[in-house]
Amino acid sequence: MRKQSMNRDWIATARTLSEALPYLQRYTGAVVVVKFGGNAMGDDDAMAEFARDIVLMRQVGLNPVVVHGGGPMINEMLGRLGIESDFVRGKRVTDKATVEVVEMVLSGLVNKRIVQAINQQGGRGVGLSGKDANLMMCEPDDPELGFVGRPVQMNPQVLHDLFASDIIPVVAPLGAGFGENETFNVNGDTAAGAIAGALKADRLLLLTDVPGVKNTEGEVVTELTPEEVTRMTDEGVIAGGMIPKTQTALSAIAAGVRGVVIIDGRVRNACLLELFTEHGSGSLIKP
Ligand code: X2W
Repeated sequence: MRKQSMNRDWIATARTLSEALPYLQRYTGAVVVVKFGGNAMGDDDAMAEFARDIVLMRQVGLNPVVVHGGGPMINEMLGRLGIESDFVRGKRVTDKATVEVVEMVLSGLVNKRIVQAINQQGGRGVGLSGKDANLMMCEPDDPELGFVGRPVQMNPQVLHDLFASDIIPVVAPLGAGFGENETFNVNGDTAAGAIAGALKADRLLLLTDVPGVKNTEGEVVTELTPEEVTRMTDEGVIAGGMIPKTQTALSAIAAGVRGVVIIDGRVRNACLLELFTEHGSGSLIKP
C-alpha cells in the first residue's frame, strides 16, 4: 500500500534517483562487464543484492555482463573428492581430473546460482561459459599449469545477440581449446578482462575484497592512469594480490576498454555507487 509520509529517508531516496539522471543518461547503451569473484559472493542476501543491482543496470538501459569466479567453491569440491590442488603464481595447477571438477563447479553450481539470483530479481539471466559459441578460445598458458588457458581468440558476437534479446549473460571462466574436446580453466579476472576487451566495454568493474589501489600512505587512489599503475608497480607500491587485478586492467585498456574500476564488492550496492553517483568507489584506471 502507498504510504503517506514525508519521512526524511523517502525524500532522500527521491533525491538520489533525481541526482542519478545524468549518470543514467551517460551510461545508456553502455557495456559494463562485472567480475564477480568467489570471495565477493557471500551469503544468499549478498547474492540477491548483487543480482538486484545487475538487473537494475539492465532496466535502465545498460548492457551488463557478469563474469564470475568461484575459487573457494572449487577448493571445497576438490576437498570433498580428495583431489589436492596447488597454485603457482596465483593460478591453479589444473590436471585432467581437476579441470573436470572446475567445469562442473563453475558452469554447474556457481553459474546457475548467479543466473537464478538474477532471474529471481526479475531479470533474464542466461548462463554460458567461454566454450559457448567459441566465446573464448584458449591456448595453454604455461606447461607447468596443465589445462590453464590463456585466451587467444575471442568471439563476442553471442554476447551482442544476448544483449539484443534483453538477456543478461553470466559467463563462467572456462575456454575451449583448438584441439578436440579440450577444456581450459581460466582465471576469473583474466577471463573478465579478455571479454571486456573483446566487447571494447565502457567499464570493467573488478569486484574484490579490498577497497582499491593504495598509495604509500595507505590511502585509496581514486583515479589513476595506466602509466601511474606501471610506475607504482615498479616501485613496489602495488604488490601481491593487487598485481593480477592491475595487470588485467592494463591489458583490458590496451584492448580498448574505456575504464577499469577496482572496487570493494563487500560494500553494499558497490556497482551502483560506482556507476550512478558522484561518489564513485574504489580506484578507476583510465587513460
Ligand atoms: C580459477 C578459476 C576460478 C576463479 C581457479 O581454478 O580457481 C585458475 O586459477 P575467483 O573466485 O575469481 O578467484 N582458475 C586458472 O578465478 O575464481
